[in-house]
Amino acid sequence: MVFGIRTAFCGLLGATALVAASSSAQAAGNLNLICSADVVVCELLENAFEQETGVSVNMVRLSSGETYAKLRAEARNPRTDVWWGGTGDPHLQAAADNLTQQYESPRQSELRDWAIRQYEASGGKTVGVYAGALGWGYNRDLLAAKGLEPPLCWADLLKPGFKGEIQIANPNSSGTAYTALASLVQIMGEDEAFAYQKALNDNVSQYTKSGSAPVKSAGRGETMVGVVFMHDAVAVAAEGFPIEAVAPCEGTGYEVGSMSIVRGARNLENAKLWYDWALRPDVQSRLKEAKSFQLPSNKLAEPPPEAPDFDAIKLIDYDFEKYGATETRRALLERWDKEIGASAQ
Ligand code: S7P
Repeated sequence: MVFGIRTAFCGLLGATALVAASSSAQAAGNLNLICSADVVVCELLENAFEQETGVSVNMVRLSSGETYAKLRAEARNPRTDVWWGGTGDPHLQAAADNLTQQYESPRQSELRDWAIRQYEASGGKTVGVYAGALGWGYNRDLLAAKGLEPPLCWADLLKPGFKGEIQIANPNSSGTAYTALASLVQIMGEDEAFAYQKALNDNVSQYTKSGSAPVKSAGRGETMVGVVFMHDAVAVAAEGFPIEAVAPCEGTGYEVGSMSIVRGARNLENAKLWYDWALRPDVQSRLKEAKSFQLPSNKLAEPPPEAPDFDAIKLIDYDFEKYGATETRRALLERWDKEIGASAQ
């Protein structure tokens, strides 16, 4: 927080600076932000925005599905101004449920096509801020110790050698896991995708709340495989852990990480200020400082060299409108709860 840093000054000059800073922040006001990406990048953005604008940011990190549920619960009395990051499907669902509001940034013309498609699909109520492909990360040391071949395809994850060695998040709370569920349905067809997930359940030791937790556990050697966005696997490898990122051979889905302004935002001007700021190329170029290796949505931003190469990944033509629709998402989650969640250990 800006004021935490400023209180380090002492003496009269420091006290005067503190008073001036406090009153300028009061004039600049507040912003209630929910951030659904990794907490490290959330804090980087929070601090950078506070320092530049003097706006005091009250940031909470929540998973994508949890945020959607919170916005629904708060609909009559919104406590949140902006929702930044997290997978695009629940942002689209929030838009369709009228929980968020239309806004067009002056930065719109600088954005990549997939970011604008997200904007158009939502009637202007959400916009893409980054993109990332789904895959997994495996711990090469644990794999070698068990003498297993690297799992390169969805089919490989069903092999008996991986029994109890796979983690994936729960798609109710996690946008990552919902992307996995919707991707499998699009790759295999719905019934086959559920048969696949039932078989996979035999090898899954834990359904986590947060989407990136599985590969963090794999990095620490607590599990062999974590099904996550590939950039989250690359981030754990960049920390020095023995993780290899995989793009599944049969094909995979991807996310358009999104941003929305909440309908009835109490700090609407600051919400717009954040929105325009978060689309700026220099701001998006900084995400890699927090090991956030997604592809940025502003064409003028510098993509991280570590970002998985989309051209080398067999991406499906993910149907965001269908799988971000309330009826589809609700139906798939209900089926997941009944057929997978209920029998999970
Ligand atoms: O860590 C970055 C990232 O993978 O996190 C978001 C993801 O949805 C995490 O939240 P969930 O717990 O909802 O899965 C992604 O949007 C982002 O790329």
